[in-house]
Amino acid sequence: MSVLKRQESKLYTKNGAILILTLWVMMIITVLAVGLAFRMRIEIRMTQIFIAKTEIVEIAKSALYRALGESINDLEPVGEEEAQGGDVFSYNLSWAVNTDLYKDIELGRGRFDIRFEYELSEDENQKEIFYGLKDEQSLINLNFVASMKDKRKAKRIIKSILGPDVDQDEKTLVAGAIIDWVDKSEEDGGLSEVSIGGAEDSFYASLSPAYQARDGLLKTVEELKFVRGVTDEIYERLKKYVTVYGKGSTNINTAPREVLLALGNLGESFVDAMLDWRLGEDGRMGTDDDGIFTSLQDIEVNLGYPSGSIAALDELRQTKTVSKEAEDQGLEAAQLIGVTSDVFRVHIFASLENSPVTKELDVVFQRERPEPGEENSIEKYRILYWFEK
Ligand SMILES: [Ca+2]
Ligand SMILES: [Ca+2]
Repeated sequence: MSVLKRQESKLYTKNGAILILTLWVMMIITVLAVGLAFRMRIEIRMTQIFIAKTEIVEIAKSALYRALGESINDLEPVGEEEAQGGDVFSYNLSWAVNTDLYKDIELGRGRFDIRFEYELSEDENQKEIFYGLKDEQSLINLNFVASMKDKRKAKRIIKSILGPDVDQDEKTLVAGAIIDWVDKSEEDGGLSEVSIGGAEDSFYASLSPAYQARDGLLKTVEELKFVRGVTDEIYERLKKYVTVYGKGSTNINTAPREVLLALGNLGESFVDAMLDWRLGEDGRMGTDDDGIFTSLQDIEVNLGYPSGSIAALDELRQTKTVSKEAEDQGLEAAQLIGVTSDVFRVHIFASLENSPVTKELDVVFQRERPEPGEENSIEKYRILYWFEK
């Protein structure tokens, strides 16, 4: 009896051990399976994000191609006389500002906006969002101004654009420093004839970390942060009103009030008359009734010959020469004002449906005009600035 019981109990112990072992194995397999499923979920998610990121880059690029294509189509011969397009640029051109082309455009499972903020006048705080290409030539070309042989005028323009919140001494210093940053000379920046202000390598060498003045054309507006005296406030101000791209002239059809005032001695009432004429009867920019200056000759004609400021206007219409060094870097003598533009900023915002992935693309490009008899080509644009995040 007792022998049988012992054998039975041995059998139970053996069975129990197998059961526990099986349970352990099952538990380990379960843990492994859950872990594997978890890893797979992460990898599927990562793949989805990777696909989304690839997709959104393509959407943003397509948006850029739309803007490039529209700007180049504008150069097609127009009308019976086969005159070249592109002779004037204004925000009322349908390819430049157009919600149908640039606002909330659906593409695949994503969408994009191309937009910019425009402020006609600082005082009246008339900020508005427009859907389309921003005219880089609505701003003052700082490289051109800093390279002008007439340093006195250059300094006056830069000081003027710094606005009323910066005191005179600070303006003189910053204007001199910007001219020195761009000019070739190592010391004194050729500014001794003008007045104090300015900074060359010896100043930047004393900083920590030390660096050198560029002694060449600015490549980006951001670079101004390195120039002596350019505080955050001054940088924000300059960023609003200057560009470093283009051949030199500012388009009077798109320039904001502060830019027109800084370029010459036109005076407030003349500039306001220009803006009123530009806006047309409805008082809004980018609509059908907008006035467009088609040449520099008929500005006063369009405005009904307002008294005063004609001499200042003539001064702006004269060709300004630049230093030899600036010419070597691609700038050429030009008027400070013009009526058309070839440099545009395309600021793209793309998003995807059911995805947190977004893309922002900020590109400045220059369109190149075809030679007479030559075909237009999208290959002819030049990308001058590229920022994405
Ligand atoms: Ca210099
Ligand atoms: Ca209008």
